[in-house]
Amino acid sequence: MPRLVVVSNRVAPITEGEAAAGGLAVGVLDALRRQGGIWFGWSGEIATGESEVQPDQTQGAITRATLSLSRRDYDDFYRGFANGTLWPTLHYQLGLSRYDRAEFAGYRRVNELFATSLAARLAPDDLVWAHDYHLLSLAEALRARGIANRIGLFLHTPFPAPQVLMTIPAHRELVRAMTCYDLLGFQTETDRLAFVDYVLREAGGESIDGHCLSVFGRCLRTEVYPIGVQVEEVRAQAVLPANRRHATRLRANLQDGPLILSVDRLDYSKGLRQRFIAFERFLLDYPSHRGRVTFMQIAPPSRGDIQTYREIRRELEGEAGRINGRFAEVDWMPLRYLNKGFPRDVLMPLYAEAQVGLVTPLRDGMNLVAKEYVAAQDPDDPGVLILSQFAGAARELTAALIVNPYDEPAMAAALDEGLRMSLTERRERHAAMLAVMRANSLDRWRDRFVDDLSRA
Ligand code: GDG
Repeated sequence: MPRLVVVSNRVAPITEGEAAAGGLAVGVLDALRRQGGIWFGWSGEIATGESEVQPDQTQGAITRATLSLSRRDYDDFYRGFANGTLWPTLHYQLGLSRYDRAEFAGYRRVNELFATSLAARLAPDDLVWAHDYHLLSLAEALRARGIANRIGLFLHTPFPAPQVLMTIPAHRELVRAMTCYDLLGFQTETDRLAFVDYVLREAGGESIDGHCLSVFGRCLRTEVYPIGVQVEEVRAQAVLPANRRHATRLRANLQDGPLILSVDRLDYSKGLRQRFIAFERFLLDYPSHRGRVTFMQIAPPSRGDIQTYREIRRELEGEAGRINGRFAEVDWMPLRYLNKGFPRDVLMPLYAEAQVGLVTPLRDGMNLVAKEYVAAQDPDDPGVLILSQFAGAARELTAALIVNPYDEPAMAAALDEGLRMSLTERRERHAAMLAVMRANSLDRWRDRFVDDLSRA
């Protein structure tokens, strides 16, 4: 079995049992343990001087190798091109995207820095698996250093329609760089086809059999790998008595009132403002729920040193206060807005406590919260998932109540429908979603990608 080299912007802790490992990290670590390998990326630290290699950490068959970034690299690469240009554009938020040539140069510079450090560690048979929009140029930089290994990229975000991508002046350089990978993995067929469309219509490429493309003198394969969750593990965490401290307190506090729950990184792509307005609409249009229902939004801050993220945070604080001010009673507060994160084992029981999981991103590569919410439910008395049509997860979870996150009255109606849904219908919808999630588990996502890469 070839050694696996995982490359991502951030590297999770590799010590077993260490907190904060999300589902994705666990999935990737399993493969690394089995095959042996390296997990390489940015340490999350900003160096006082230049970007520099940090000491390796090894645990069993896995080595964790990291770099710190200089302030300039962090600003140009991370805050700049990756999160100021790519992230909004990939999520169709063109009004929030900006382009700066120097930042794009910084993006390539950091991809080259990663490549230089990585190239020195690679053995000829190693499989290199890169993750996400931070590393679109990594394979190109590795090829320039004479690396002929199999290299694949899984894009966790959406890939937009060509006309949207082309608002980035450097779109051609980016796509050319992406074609240096042997395998490109996307969350959904829509994303894959958007990439193929660009290659065929804008870059003069050819399709060999629908999945293999010939372009810029290279051949590469494109495939769809919908990321999943560890279904049984989520439910086990949700019911473990030791994890249920917060959930029990919450339930006592809500008494018998129903709970609507949303959990998102505080990010404009997640549609929080539209969701708050939809909840207000719901209280206006369906007044019988007033005095009983609680909407809890958990939103851990994210990318707080980027201006657009500070703005959305301020805006949501205002909206939450306004809605509560308008509807609250002496003994009832409709909206609980928690601007903080919780440990994963505390979060899963909170999902299980909610009668409705409200997941309404404006665009999302997949959205794992939707899947975790379904996995955490009691199959005998499950809650209802309300899901945006623009989340990748909507392609699989067709038994959810699917909504348009820009249509506030329709979201309000879905909330009412969800809270009134019969047990029989809830069970049917939940069983259908669980079956799809078991078939497309996190293990399958990882194994299919690694198998395809090893055959590339
Ligand atoms: C990107 C793509 C794609 C959230 N709050 C807390 C917490 N979380 C965990 C959730 C979930 C994860 O973070 C979020 O995953 P999502 O998929 O919902 O969203 P992104 O962070 O934007 O992820 C996305 C994903 O990559 C995977 O490919 O689905 O489309 O944008 O697991 O549970 N975890 C803890 N405390 C919190 O407060 N511990």
